[in-house]
This record gives sequence, structure tokens and C-alpha cells, in this order.
Amino acid sequence: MSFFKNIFSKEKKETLDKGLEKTKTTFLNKLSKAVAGKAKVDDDVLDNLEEVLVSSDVGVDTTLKIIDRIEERVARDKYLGTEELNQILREEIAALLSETNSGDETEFTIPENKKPYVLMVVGVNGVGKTTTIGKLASQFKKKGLKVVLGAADTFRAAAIDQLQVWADRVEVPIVRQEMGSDPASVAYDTLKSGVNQNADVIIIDTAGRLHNKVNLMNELTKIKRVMQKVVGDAPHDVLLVLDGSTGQNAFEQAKQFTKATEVTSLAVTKLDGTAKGGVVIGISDQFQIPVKYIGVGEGIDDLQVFNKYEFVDSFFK
Ligand SMILES: Nc1nc2c(ncn2[C@@H]2O[C@H](COP(=O)(O)OP(=O)(O)OP(=O)(O)O)[C@@H](O)[C@H]2O)c(=O)[nH]1
Ligand SMILES: [Mg+2]
Repeated sequence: MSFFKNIFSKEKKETLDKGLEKTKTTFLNKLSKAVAGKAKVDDDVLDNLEEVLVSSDVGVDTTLKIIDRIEERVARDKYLGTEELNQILREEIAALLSETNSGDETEFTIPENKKPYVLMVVGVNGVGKTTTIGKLASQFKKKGLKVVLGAADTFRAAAIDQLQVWADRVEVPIVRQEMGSDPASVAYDTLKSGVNQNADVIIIDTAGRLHNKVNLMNELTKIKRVMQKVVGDAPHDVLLVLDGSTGQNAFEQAKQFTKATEVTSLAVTKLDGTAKGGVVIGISDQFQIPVKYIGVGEGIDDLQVFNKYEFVDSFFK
């Protein structure tokens, strides 16, 4: 058992390393420029470091926390060589993240006492909701769980078809209606069907694009209310998907969405191919809502349970 677990962890690490490559290379390049010609960490180096962190999308508030920690260390240790800065940053960022709710899990799991476990996926258009649902369905299915998908993004015909493609690929049932039908009605049908089929996990896709924000939020509220007619405490998780490649934009979206509707967990996608992966550090630090998953590619296995220690490890390796 532990043998297989080790193999899996190694694969996970390789995927994560590959996914974070651009972020890491860019970051480490900037970092080495920031300390060029300097033997010790002084005010100049700290100023440069601040710029490096902000420009790596860590976010201003989190950057200031990190700089404070390093200043404290400089004051305590008197002499900090710049060649140690990488290691020190890694330690301080890990320590900072250890205080957050994000990234405590290592495996795709759901609570045992919720059956069916209802997961509703929200977020603005194009962030990777449907893809994340497909990947999640695959992971849950691998765990031996029975998964049912609900195509409650009825705003575009293509959205329904796209979820169907994932359902076919993963080989899980999907509940769908015509384009333009009431999303709450699709969600209701999905929960009914899930309960009938004795499903363990039900995942509901929702539209990111409606005529305006108020409409969107009202619709999400309505979907929740209608689902509760079937499963009293549904949804058990409202997962907000954010596109990590938009950097600070993802951050803003998280702020606005969490203000407008109840969100219980976060997924940050498209970390591969972007240098903005630092945003995960800022989001983990700034939100009470945990980052649960990260997307590191378009493939079916390119969704990972976010673990802050693995993340920091890959980030600084
Ligand atoms: N590289 C990369 N691409 C991703 C990732 N996640 C999603 N994508 C791509 O992002 C694009 C949009 O993904 P969707 O899943 O359709 O996004 P959505 O939020 O459902 O979009 P709408 O249905 O239009 O609201 C697709 O081309 C996906 O393949 C990721 O982790 N990495
Ligand atoms: Mg979609």
C-alpha cells in the first residue's frame, strides 16, 4: 500500500514541478537579480525582494508579511548571507502558510457522513470550471466513489456538450436538459437521480456568464435552495474556480465572489504555462476559505489536491 502511495506521490511531484516550472524559473531569476553583487541581506536587498514578490503575484499584503518576517530574522541573526535567502524565504513562506486553512489535505477525499456529497462549482466564464469537474470526477471515481454530474450551466449549448464530453471520458452519468432550461431544475433532477442511483458524489456545473452579476448570484442562490428540497444540507461544498494565469485578477475575483455568495473552497487553475503561480501563496494567506485544488494542465490527471508544503517545496526547488 505504502509502496503505491510512494509511486503516486512521486508522479504528483513531477506533475507539480512541471506545472510550476515557469513560475519558479521566473521567480528564481528575479531573485538572483535582486541579490546580485550583495553578500548580505540589507535594506536594499529587502526592497528588491519586496518588488520580486509583488511582481510574482504574491500580492502586496502577503508580501509585506513575508518581508516583516525576514526583517525580524535579519534583526535576530545580525548577518544573513544572500546565498541563504532562497532557503530563508522558503522557510518563512512555509511558516506563513502553516497558519492558513489552505492546503492541509493530501488526497482527494469527501466526508464519510455525507451521502450523496453535493459539490457545486462556481466561477466566472472560462476559468476552468467544467474541466475541473471532469478531473475531479475522474479522481473520485478512481477512489471507488459513484459520481453523477449535473449540467446546470444551461446558458450555452456548448457548455452542456462540454460536460457531456467529460462524462463520457470519465464514464460517469450526467443529468442534462435543453439549453436555456432552468439551471435550478437541472440541479434538482441531478440530485433526485443521484439519490436514486445511490451516488456518493454529485457535482453541479454552473454558468459563469449571465446578463449581469446580480442575476448570476440570484441564480446560484436559487440553485442552492432548490437542491435543498432533495438533500437538506446541500450543497456541502461550493467550490470557486479561479484562473491562476490572470494573477491579481484571480485575487479580485475571489474577493468579489466571496462577498456576493457563500463559497466554501477554492481551486486555482492554469498554473502551468504561467509565471503567476505566486498568486496561490497570496490567495492561501489572504482568504479564510481554503485552496483545495490546483490545476496544472489540461489533461485528466492534471488536477491536484493542493498541499502547501508540497507547493512550497516545488516552488523553491
Ligand atoms: N493549461 C491549463 N488549461 C486549463 C486548466 N484548466 C482548464 N483549462 C483550460 O481552460 C479552458 C476553459 O476551461 P473550461 O473548463 O471550459 O472553463 P469554464 O469555467 O467551464 O468556462 P465556461 O463554461 O465558458 O464558463 C479550456 O480550454 C481548458 O482546457 C489548467 O489547469 N491548465
Ligand atoms: Mg464550463
